Amino acid sequence: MQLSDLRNPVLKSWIQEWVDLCTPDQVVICDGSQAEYDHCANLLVKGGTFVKLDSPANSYYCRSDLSDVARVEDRTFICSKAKEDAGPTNHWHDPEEMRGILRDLFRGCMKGRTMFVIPFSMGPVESPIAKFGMEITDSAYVVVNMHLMTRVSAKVAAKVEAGAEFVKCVHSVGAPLAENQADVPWPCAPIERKYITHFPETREIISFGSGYGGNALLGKKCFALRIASVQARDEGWLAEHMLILKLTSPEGQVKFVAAAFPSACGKTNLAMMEPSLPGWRVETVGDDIAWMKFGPDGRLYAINPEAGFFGVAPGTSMKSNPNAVRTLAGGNAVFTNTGITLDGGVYWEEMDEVPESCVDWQRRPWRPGCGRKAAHPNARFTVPAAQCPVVAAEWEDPAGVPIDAFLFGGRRAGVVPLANEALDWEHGVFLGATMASEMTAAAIGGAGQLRFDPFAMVPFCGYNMGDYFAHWLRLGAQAADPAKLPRIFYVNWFRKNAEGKWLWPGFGENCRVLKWIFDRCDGQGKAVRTAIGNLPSPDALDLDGLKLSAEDRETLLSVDTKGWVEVLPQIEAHFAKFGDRLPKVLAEQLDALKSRLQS
Ligand code: OXD
Ligand code: MN
Repeated sequence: MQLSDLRNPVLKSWIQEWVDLCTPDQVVICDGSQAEYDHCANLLVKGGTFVKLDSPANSYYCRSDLSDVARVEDRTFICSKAKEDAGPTNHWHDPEEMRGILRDLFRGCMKGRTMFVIPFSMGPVESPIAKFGMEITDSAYVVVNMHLMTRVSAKVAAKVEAGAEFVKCVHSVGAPLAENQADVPWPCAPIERKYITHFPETREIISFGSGYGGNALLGKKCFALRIASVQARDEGWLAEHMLILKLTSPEGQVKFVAAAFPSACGKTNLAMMEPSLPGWRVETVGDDIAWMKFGPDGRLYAINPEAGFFGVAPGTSMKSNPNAVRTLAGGNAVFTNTGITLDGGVYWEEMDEVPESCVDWQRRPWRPGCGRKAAHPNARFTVPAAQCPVVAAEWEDPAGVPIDAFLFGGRRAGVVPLANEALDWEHGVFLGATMASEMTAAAIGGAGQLRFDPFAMVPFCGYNMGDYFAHWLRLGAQAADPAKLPRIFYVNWFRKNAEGKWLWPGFGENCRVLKWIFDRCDGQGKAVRTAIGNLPSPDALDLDGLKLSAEDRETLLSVDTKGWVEVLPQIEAHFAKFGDRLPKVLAEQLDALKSRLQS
């Protein structure tokens, strides 16, 4: 399809405006076909961006520019009309001023390049929870990765042509080519010219200067979280930074769990976990994002808006995530910033087989013990979710899956117990709003200080987080049948003892906690009511076959009253940031916690 074939005047004039501003050499409207994928991958191979791997099959290796390896939160802006609507956790910029800055940056920025227009759906195209987007980009790497991470399809273009709503996404690597100028393998702009901008009121995303995942694959963090969180607020649903898993008991009973953890807390590992308890099964619906709407039966239904996994490669192994390893063995993957072996495979830290040598992500020779890492710590794989051997049968169900429980958590070496059930919805929202991890000694603030990341949404909430808390409270208060709301839990896999050793083995053993949660959702599973919530009673967790001393079990499952009292001022200071946008209910929850701890 060509630009001239388009009939919808809104779509056509939007694209034409960007063509006029960016002056690409040509415009291609994408159709999501395998031929298009292969064509773009071949272009990238010819241009030196991709190397075709020998293993796994149909896979490509890629190195980014050294400066373009991660999301750039300092260059990420929420451009709402009013600064207060972006809130204290976002970088705000005046929308009109930002449009001026972007107009100057985008003028002529696609010279010498092809403009691709990608019609994509977040979620199965026919799902009532799904939404459409159109991404304009000058990067074939983005086209290939969007094929893997979203549903790119001519069907979406046809729906948008017919008037369906869509989010306008525009992306450029910000590196125009002069006549006869040779391209580089990874074109991008320097950090001070990178802009990842969101216009929540008009549902637009404009991204300049970076080719890296979260900055450039605009369906993921920019649309499915920052813009979708605003749409969800306005339309009465939830767009969350959550994995979705299906949990099946040995008796064949099923529960669906959605879980929010900050980046790098093992979400992908939990979503694909191999349970250690006999007869239990975990299957994957999603590993990063959940969109949830109430169904006519009053239950909350979730879809995974993505079609692939964009996972952190280092640390992925048969021990940490065997099903991710198997997913990748199926091929059709893109590896960015890992090492590459001499026989055309990939390598990253903690991989099961260590090669004698490889070439690292910075093109330097690498050997085990050389003192450097072969892969960048944020090296990524992109791979279709359908290839996951434990993908749940329902993962593409347009109706979504009914959520029974929410899990929140962070990395807490002290104070926070292994598992805790919220006393009710409002207390659950309080738990989400106070999610935190300890900072390491290396971070400003120092060891022991908490870094709060409410609902793991701080980098991804497209509006004032105080209003976001209010939205969660409102959904609970307005639920047609409160008994059908998911139960809310807080877990902490990362508790350590005085010697700094992990108390809980994690990985497949986490299913012991999932089993207790499963039982609680059924109105069973014993718990003791404490000042901080309902904790598993001493005999409620199935610890059969696990080597855990009585002392460690006690530490994992008891309330550290002194520790909690000590963190109260930090929670107070965290809440104070939201000023009068903090819902009164949360201030009351904090007061109630204080008085429960004192009594
Ligand atoms: C991610 C993140 O890339 O949360 O998923 O940072
Ligand atoms: Mn994430």
